[in-house]
Amino acid sequence: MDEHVLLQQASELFTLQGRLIELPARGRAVFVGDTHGDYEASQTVIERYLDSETVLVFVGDYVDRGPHSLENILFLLEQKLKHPENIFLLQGNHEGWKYAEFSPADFWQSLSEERRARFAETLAQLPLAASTPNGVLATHAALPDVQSLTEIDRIEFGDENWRALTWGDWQEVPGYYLGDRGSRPQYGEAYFREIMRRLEKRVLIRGHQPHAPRYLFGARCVTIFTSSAYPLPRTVALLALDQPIAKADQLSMELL
Ligand SMILES: [Mn+2]
Repeated sequence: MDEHVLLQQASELFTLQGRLIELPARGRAVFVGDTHGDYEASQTVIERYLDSETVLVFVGDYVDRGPHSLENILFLLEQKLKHPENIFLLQGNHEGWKYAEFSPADFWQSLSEERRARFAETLAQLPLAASTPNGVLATHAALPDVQSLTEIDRIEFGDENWRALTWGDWQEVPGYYLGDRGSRPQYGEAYFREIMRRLEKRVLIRGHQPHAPRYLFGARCVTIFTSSAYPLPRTVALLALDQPIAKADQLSMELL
């Protein structure tokens, strides 16, 4: 498919599906960490896991850092259009170029001005969170300061809640907002517990922060990566959508 048409159709689909994705109460979900230009990882995930009983949730950061950003994002957008109800692509900070430019950004800087604007426009519409009926939320980075889940659908892209969702880091220390480290807002355990209580969620699955311990906050938060751009095992997390779960260490972790 022509790149311009692909970006246009993907953009329309993202707008239609909204900023908060509600997953079904049956089958399984497979959560995929940052892929960062690891086209082979994305292909492997789709070949290995995609079927009619499975939803795949990629938690963002498809471009930059790894060697095949363009191939990776075009492949994922094509697959999304082919399987609109079985593949979901959350927005990472590397997809938020329209709202906050950053550096280094090898993918974005490799594009002509016109292509950069088109990609930025489409990726700016990606959803911000995915919610399961059994108490799991997936985001790219941290959590927004909202009162309820439905408010996530009304977050203004580019605002403080958007920044928490796409740029935020967790620290295993007491406290709420802990200040910024560069462009990354930092949050402590009290903030995590408070927002998860308001959202009525037990477990958060996210990527974004390669130096975070895999499990945080009594194993209620798990950080995963699925990219050869990091010296970490490429990991996906499997969840049965019809069974209760209380802790992230009850997820099945598999390596690519
Ligand atoms: Mn990130």
